Amino acid sequence: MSNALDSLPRSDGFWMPAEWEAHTQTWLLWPVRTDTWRNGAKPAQRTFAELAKTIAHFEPVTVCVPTEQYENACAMLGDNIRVLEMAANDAWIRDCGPTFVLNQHGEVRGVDWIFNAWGGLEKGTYFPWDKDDLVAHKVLEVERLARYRATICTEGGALHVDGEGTLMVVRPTVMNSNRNPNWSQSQLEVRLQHYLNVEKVIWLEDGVYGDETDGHIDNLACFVRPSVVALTWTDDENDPQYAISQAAYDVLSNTSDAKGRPLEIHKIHQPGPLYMTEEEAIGIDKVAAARYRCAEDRLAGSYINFYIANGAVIVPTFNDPHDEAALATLRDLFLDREVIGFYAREILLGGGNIHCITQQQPAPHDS
Ligand code: KQY
Repeated sequence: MSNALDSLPRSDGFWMPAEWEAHTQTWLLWPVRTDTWRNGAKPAQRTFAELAKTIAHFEPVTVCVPTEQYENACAMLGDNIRVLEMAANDAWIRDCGPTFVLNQHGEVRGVDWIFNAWGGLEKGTYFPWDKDDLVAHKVLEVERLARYRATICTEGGALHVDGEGTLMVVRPTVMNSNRNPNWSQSQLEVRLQHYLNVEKVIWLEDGVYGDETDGHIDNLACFVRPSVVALTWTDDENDPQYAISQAAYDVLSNTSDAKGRPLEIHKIHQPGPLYMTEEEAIGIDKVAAARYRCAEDRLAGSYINFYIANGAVIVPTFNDPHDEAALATLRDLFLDREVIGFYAREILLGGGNIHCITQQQPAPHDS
């Protein structure tokens, strides 16, 4: 295994590009664990395969699968998708995969964050997470890309950039005794600036209600282009999400990006509220080493957890009355891309959504 670089992306001239910039490919992991995914993970495998095929219409896709699922995954994914054997603890490559960075000379590298399953033994989702913590390293090895091993614990889903110097994060997902104890906000901010090469960090107070990651930004708000942000919303003042979204709106509307531009904010009304049904909960194994998923758990449903691929935006839908309005807003925001609704309740049952299970590998910039 190759050693990590002992420098930092910023001093080497590398930065994290925005998701809407061109991709070389999309990475996914294959779902297998039966304490996350109901009914032996079979419905989730069908959903992941359908999502991989949808993305593969727009860019190459690689799916990493455990040994015992290799043949089955190949059969389900078909000829158009590269399948690699790789161990992992679960299927959230947004979080345990690399955050790719690039420079202006056509080189791509990766940041390998310390990963502890969203909080380790203090409110994390499962134990152990050792295989997940090796995923970024393995992906970078496969691609022969140099690696920065970060000294902070965070996840790709906790970080949204505009590619022009601005980063949005939700405070409890980064500044948390279960991720980076004893670090001040300014110490963490400096590190994030060095790893992602950003100047401005916008800190939001809380993520989507009930989000088991402590509130990842990728479920709450995202950039859709420089200085334009989409934010999950509810008009129901009695819903716990109302105060959270209102507080985020207040911060976003009173700040500017790294280039000094005010932010244009588009509210996208949340689905539901959505809850796990008895029938769904019964299909999930109950084990001490993983978070219990129970009937009537509120699901952290949000349309913001979409994925921007080359020429397309793949948006989670829930057979919910708010689906059409969300798709219509995103079609207005992404005029040059095909906006595709993808029924994603199965992914939501596992605690995340489309953005959380995908990881873009950016195309090198022309040198
Ligand atoms: O928000 C994300 N990027 C991931 C959510 C994963 C939750 C798994 N327990």
